[in-house]
Amino acid sequence: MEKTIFARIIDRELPAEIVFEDEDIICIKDKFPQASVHILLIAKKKIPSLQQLEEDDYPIIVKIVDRAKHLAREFGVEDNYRFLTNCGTKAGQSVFHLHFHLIGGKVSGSKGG
Ligand code: DGP
Repeated sequence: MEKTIFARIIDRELPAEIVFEDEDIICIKDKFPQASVHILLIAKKKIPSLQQLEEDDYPIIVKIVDRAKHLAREFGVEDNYRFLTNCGTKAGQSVFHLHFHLIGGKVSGSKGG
């Protein structure tokens, strides 16, 4: 199976702005940010989407949620962010490697904050 973009980032075959990493997850700045803060929290394990998540993987999700909370504070958007995952092409998923978006602050192209 061909490697996803995120697998290539994890393996350092592609560059990315890494804001956090441990043995289970990597968090990077989104290349096409939808807001002033747009971070991707990615499972290192090759799970295509939330729908393929198995019970043994639940600790990874707990880790991602906890890290989202910390990163939101670190990037100053703790009271102004969305946290989501797209499941399936029709929902806008383009990279089939489990990841969550932390999107906060000023929305790109908007006048509001
Ligand atoms: P989704 O559409 O939910 O599968 O989210 C994939 C996100 O990945 C999308 O917001 C754009 C981002 N993205 C795509 N290619 C790259 C890349 O090469 N580097 C980084 N940092 N982000 C990427």
